Amino acid sequence: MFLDRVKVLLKAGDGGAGASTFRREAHVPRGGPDGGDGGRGSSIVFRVDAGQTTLRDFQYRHHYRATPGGGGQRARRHGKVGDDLVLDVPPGTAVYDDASGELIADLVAVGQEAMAARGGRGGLGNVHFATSTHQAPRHAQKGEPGEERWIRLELRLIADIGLVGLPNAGKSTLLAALTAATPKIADYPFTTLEPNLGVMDLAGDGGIDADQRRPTVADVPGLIEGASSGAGLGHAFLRHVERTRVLVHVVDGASRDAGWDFDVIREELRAHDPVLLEKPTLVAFNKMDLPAASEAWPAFRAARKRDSLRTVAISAATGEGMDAFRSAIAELLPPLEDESLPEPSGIVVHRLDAAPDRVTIRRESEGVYRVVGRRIERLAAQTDFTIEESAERFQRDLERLGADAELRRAGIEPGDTVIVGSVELAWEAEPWSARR
Ligand SMILES: Nc1nc2c(ncn2[C@@H]2O[C@H](COP(=O)(O)OP(=O)(O)OP(=O)(O)O)[C@@H](O)[C@H]2O)c(=O)[nH]1
Ligand SMILES: [Mg+2]
Repeated sequence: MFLDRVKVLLKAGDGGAGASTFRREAHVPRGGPDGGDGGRGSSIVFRVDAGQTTLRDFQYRHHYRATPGGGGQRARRHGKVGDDLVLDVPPGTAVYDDASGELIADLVAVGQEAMAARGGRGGLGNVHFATSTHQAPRHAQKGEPGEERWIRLELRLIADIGLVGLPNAGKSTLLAALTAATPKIADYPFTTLEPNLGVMDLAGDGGIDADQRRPTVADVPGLIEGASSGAGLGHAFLRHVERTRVLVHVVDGASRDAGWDFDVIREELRAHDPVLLEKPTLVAFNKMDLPAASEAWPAFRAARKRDSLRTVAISAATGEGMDAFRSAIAELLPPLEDESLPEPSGIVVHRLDAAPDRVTIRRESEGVYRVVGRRIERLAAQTDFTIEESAERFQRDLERLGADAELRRAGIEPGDTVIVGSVELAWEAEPWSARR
């Protein structure tokens, strides 16, 4: 099945832990701290690759995990930093944060990248925590956890020309006639299940004034009545149509009622997005080699003329009318100098972590309080609570960032639970009295 929307779970690499080590030298009995910092965890990046045309690879694999940073080492050596994990996507992929629906990036040009999950920072080694009064700290930070999030990818094809029409109208045949593409063509509806792309040559016989433009043509799978409300994967296919500059509406001229066929598609385009009806459109009345079509053509043309729509009679199978078709397209397409402009805005990258730094307290249930704040949550994640010195340090962080006072104001009592990020702590009576 053609896939244009997938969800994937990304887990960037955790930062490596800082080391807690002490210098060991032959003649120095008690060396100072020398634990190096942990390395940054790898991030996960989406990058546009010209070789990709679908999001199919993501259908088979939903979970991606980047490598963690290496741990710090003695002698102040830093932990290893791995390469980012790069996931290739086709041009026209929009990257969303699934939970918030926020657009992270709209990737249209080959080579464009967007970071979707940031690797965790490495923890600081104990060498950073020595002070004049505390010269042999055992405390070292754990690495920051790598970002983990569900991402939704949506593919909207980007082509200059989109071929739309009912199934069996001859869209794939036309694509094959115009370009070197070799789509599957058959005498039954829904032959085309995913868009095919080809590159068209407008130059014709060449010559000095030959048209240099090389528009891309997308053969979109057939649309049916109800497509705009999802029938026959209609939503997916109409999304592709959004990103074309020019529409070619292919009509089977030999059908029982070509005018009615035409109206069905116009109505679906309108229902999906009325803007689609304002796109430059060429109506290609196909199968003119069949008598039924050539008989129906004059009335069909007259009716479209009343709507001021441009029409051309063709036979995709025999090549009849192809020159008229090319010159009509040449007029509808923007001039060469505008061509490099992608239809949508291009890349849009929003800040990933805009969470406020302020500490707030939420009472989750009787006797359970949650401390919320980017900084404090990160510190909690980076604290190794099995090391007493590190746990004490975290208590001071709570105090320093104002969480302590806020918790008391909220009415916390001894024995209550405090949650910070994924860490749960028990609140004890006068927790830091021993230190004062
Ligand atoms: N006689 C004649 N037959 C044509 C012409 N163009 C297409 N056909 C035939 O019509 C049938 C459908 O053609 P396709 O190109 O597969 O149609 P499509 O619009 O891509 O159909 P879907 O992929 O199902 O949406 C095939 O049997 C073609 O050979 C034409 O100009 N003349
Ligand atoms: Mg087809």
